[in-house]
Amino acid sequence: MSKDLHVRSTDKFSFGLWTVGNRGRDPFGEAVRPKIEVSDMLRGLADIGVYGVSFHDDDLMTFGASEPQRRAELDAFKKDLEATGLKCTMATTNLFYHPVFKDGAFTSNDPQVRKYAIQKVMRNLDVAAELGAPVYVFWGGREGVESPTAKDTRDALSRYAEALDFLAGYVKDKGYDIKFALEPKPNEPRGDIYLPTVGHALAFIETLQHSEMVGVNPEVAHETMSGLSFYQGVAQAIWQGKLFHIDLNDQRIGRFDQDFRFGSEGIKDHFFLVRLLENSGYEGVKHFDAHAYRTEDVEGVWDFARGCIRNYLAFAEKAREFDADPRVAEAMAYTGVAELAVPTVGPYTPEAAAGLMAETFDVDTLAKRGFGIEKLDQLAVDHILGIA
Ligand code: GLT
Ligand code: MN
Ligand code: MN
Repeated sequence: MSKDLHVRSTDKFSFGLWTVGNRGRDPFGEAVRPKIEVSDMLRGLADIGVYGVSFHDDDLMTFGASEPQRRAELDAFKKDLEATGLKCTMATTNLFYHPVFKDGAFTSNDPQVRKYAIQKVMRNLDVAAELGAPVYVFWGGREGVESPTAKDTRDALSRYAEALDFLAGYVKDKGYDIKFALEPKPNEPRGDIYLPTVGHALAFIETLQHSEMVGVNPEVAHETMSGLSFYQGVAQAIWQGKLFHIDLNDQRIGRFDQDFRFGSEGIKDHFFLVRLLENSGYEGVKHFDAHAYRTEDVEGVWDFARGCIRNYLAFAEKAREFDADPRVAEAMAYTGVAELAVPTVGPYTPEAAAGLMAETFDVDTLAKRGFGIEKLDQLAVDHILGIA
């Protein structure tokens, strides 16, 4: 019999409206599932213990609709949130679907398109503030090129930064309590997307005028597409105080953006990822940006959503068991995990430098040390497999 795993109030799981709402369209085939009404989505999500939802402007308010229609659609959503108790935990802009964005939004060669994109974000920032969303995500799916002749990357990055600086100015001016989170992705839909990895994004953020209010929203699938370790990217973002949001899903390396159910592929990676999130004091939401296999009907969509949550809870439980295992503590001590937390030489002073210069090192003895990592790692594998 399957084990019961319960969502804790601190878990703060969230889903995008476009995730459970995904109808299975892909470049080779049309929708395979019926549309789920937003109110039904919210009710379904609340039923399985979800804390919050996120949306693109166009998920909620029909693209190009009149002000009264937008207001009616927004008010209906607010009512559904109230009825289900779900929070609005993130908002974002659809700057990729409409043909107007085919050459990019903030980085389109056409200045009119660039202005329109910035205005579209400003309008949705007003909505985000009204709904109390604390984080605003920027996923620049169309910000990129197929041919490097089309854009000077340096100009494109300047326009990208200009747009974000302008929008951060708008948020500050309006007094909104909203932070920005940039979501990297290497490619798809563009051949090359700007800010392809967490590392590129973290470096770019430091160039921004209001860098303190800009962090990252890493996605499992996107770093994995680049062949990078998602764990390492997330760990660095946490270290830099820049993990503002996270997109959890799953992905096989070297494939198209699969957005699989969280925990369905990278079992060992996810064990360490969840352990990191749980132990690091990350307080943001755990946002599932994934969708059901195209083979599924609506029932399968809910199996998918429950699976994401169940896998996260299972990894969290395994991580707790691992950390409580005395054999793990012993193996970690042997490996010297805690020793790395101790500063090596401290801040530079001429005295410290002279002291270090005067030290001698028995390199041959140092080189003989074994670190016992095979034993430690096997303990992790034993815990993951349930044979510890
Ligand atoms: C789109 C993309 C996601 C982003 C979403 C936010 S939209 O589905 O594939 O990774 O997080 O714009
Ligand atoms: Mn995403
Ligand atoms: Mn994705």
